[in-house]
Amino acid sequence: MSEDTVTTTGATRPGSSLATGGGALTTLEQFIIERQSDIPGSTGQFSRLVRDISLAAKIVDRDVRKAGLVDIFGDSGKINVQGEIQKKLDVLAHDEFVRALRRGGEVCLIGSEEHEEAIPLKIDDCQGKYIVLFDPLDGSSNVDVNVSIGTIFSIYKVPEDHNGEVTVEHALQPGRNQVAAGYVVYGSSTMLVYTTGKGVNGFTLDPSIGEFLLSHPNIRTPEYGKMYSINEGNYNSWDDGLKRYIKWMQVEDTNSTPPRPYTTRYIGSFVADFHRNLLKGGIYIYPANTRNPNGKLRLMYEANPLAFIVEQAGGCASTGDSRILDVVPHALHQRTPIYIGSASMVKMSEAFLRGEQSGSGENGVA
Ligand code: FDP
Repeated sequence: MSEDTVTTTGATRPGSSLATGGGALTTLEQFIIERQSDIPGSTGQFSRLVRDISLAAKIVDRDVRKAGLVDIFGDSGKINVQGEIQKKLDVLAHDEFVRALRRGGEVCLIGSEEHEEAIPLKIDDCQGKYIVLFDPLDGSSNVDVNVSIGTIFSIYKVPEDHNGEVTVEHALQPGRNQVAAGYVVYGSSTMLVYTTGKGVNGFTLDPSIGEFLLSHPNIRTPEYGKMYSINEGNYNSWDDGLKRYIKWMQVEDTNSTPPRPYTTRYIGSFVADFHRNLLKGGIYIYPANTRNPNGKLRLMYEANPLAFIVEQAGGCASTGDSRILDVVPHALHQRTPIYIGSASMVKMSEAFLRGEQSGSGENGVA
């Protein structure tokens, strides 16, 4: 077996990455089947569901790669429920995911960031036992300029005590109830990263064979990071604790762990910023501000799934004062402030927000 071989059980040698020749390759499908028992009471529906999601991701990937050649750049002429202009690719990605989930039959109800109402799927009187919430194309304001974008998904079980029709109320579960969550980043390569609550694994799409292959087994995020991702143009509308935290990260201190100043990296595409910080260490912040008093990102489509992933990778996700996964939702499209990434950075940001750190002492620590 070569140094970088990924085995069919998902086990890899240290430092391994995608096996490119000679060694065994693990496809996403094989991996899911082998890990099916991770989901209590699993009957194979979950495996089929992830397969459907990955198929939709491949179709969206194909469309994203063609954008610019065919007429799918630009606005669709519609406004979504968030009051934002929908891009043609937003609409297309939404349609592809709904189609794949409808065809699969494992899902009773869908919630999409691009659709105001929850979408019930009445297949065989709803034998499906899952609810899927997703953001079909996150960061879509970057579509026209070739910047990485993504899809985020979150999977819940239909509560066992439900009677009859599955409604939006059944979808309004706290993020800690998720049975799985993941994202696809359409970047320099296309990756699908997901968790079922037993660690985080990443798969890279090999376009030559049309398969997602295990490339990043058991992802762990660094406890300390150096990168912070925030739209600093909103500085004047932030709370004082946040302003002090950002300034603290800019103070030079070669003795701190890691040494400061830190580095700003902000793509403005949540999935892409999150993915980089997950692998390299860092924090992504979209706080409440005067324009967005509840923050900008959506709890159910963006914050919860990535919070589940980051916690499974050893990081943290907070609203600024409490754990994202414990927020009890009241609406499908509700927003939340978010501080997500390396555990030490999220904890430090919370200390600044609580006023326990002011950044005013020696080297900015106090
Ligand atoms: P977009 O509006 O392009 O869809 O949640 C949406 C999101 O992008 C995130 O992906 C991104 O991080 C954030 O909004 C960017 O918001 P700002 O332009 O306000 O920085």
